[in-house]
Amino acid sequence: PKTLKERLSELVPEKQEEIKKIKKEHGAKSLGNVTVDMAYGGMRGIKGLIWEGSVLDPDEGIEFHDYTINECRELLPKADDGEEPLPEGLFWLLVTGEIPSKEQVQALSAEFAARSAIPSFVEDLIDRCPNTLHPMSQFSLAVTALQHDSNFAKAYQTGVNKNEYWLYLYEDAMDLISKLPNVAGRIYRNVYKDGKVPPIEPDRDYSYNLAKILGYSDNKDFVELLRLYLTIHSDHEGGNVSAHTTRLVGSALSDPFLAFSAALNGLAGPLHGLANQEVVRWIFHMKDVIGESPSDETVKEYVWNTLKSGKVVPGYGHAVLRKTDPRYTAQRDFALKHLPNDPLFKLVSQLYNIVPGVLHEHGRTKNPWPNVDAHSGVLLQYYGLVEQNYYTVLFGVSRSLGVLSQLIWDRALGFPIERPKSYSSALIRKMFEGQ
Ligand code: FCX
Repeated sequence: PKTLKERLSELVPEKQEEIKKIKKEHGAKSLGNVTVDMAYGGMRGIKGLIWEGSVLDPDEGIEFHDYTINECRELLPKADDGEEPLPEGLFWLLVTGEIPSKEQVQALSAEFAARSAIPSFVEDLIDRCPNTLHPMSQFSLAVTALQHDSNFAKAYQTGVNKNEYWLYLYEDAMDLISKLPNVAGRIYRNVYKDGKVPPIEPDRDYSYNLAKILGYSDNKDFVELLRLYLTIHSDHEGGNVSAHTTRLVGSALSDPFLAFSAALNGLAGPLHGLANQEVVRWIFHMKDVIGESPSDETVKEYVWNTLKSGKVVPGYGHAVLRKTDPRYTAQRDFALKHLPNDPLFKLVSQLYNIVPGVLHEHGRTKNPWPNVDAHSGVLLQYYGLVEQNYYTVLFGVSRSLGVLSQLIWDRALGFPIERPKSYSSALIRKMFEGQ
């Protein structure tokens, strides 16, 4: 079977032709209107990006090249001992639009393992971080430092032809994804354990190896959870903060390490990826305040108190989604199968029954339903990975698969430096008040 790079080399010229044709035939057509409200409102609803790997439907949720999460769970190759999809296969799908064979996925697992070593100065850098530095900050620092060995940055310096950018981009993307378990695992071991990092096993899959470095690979179900987790957190179309940041920074021809570390800094915000940490913190606080098995009425009151004190209910709401996030549902399925009687899962389920009603009554949020972050923490807690400040790091490992697959295409398709036009409020007034 073909390797990913071989298949990609066939697809790149085809796609370049396709885009040329689209631009020729439809280039002058409008994607919609931009209003003053949109410009003030975080560009919500402006259709101004092309993102090939996934599209988010407000009602159906994310589709990776037309495959829903359920279809991915069914169709993507599995480990011999597992039922959840291997994220390596999802990466293949994101890059090519095609479901890979099991052999192709195994080859990717082997390649990720083979490229996984990180330079000793990056190990030292991580080791020197104080345990009080948030794991996401350590993560971003380390990814920036990996820039030292960027193929793309070196090739640019030697004056490579821009038609060949994507080849170097591809090598960097593969290196970066491969090295993340060693980076993320080292941070975890340093901050929460004894600092000893076990070696990657060259013949095991990516999720097993990440679980091993974290110290949880003896539990088959945890490895399965990671396979699911890394698959569903990978990509959520192009406008979310981490995806758009990768695109934006990469468009200046900053290499993938610089672009992805910038994305991690965005993912570390509480309205984005840090919400998975915040959800667990908020539920624990709820338990402290109203007890382990509260009545629906007291839960409702707790949710109202959060809203009345001017805070968001973490894990609920979304800028694009208007129904329950299928990533939430996939994790709920997993919980129903593996931990149906877990007390924390029961609380999460109770919140699922109560929060949407309260948010609806509150009347501000456009989407009262839970997103991916409302459910991920409880699963990790169950298997003993209880350090919630670490959770966004796992989100970041997964997000690399989506944003880097697109970054390869950004360079293969020659997308230009991003530079939308901005106006000042004074100019808006001048334009519409005619002074
Ligand atoms: N709790 C309380 N208020 C909420 C809310 C929530 N969960 N979600 C939205 N709102 C509020 C907004 O703060 C806004 O208030 P304002 O009018 O006073 O400014 C109003 O409702 C309208 O916002 P809305 O258009 O519905 O949502 P946005 O697109 O502006 O924001 C996020 C989307 C996701 C940022 C928002 O729903 C939120 O803050 N949720 C909680 C944090 C969270 O779970 N983030 C993770 C999202 C995601 F899945 C991820 O990136 O990981």
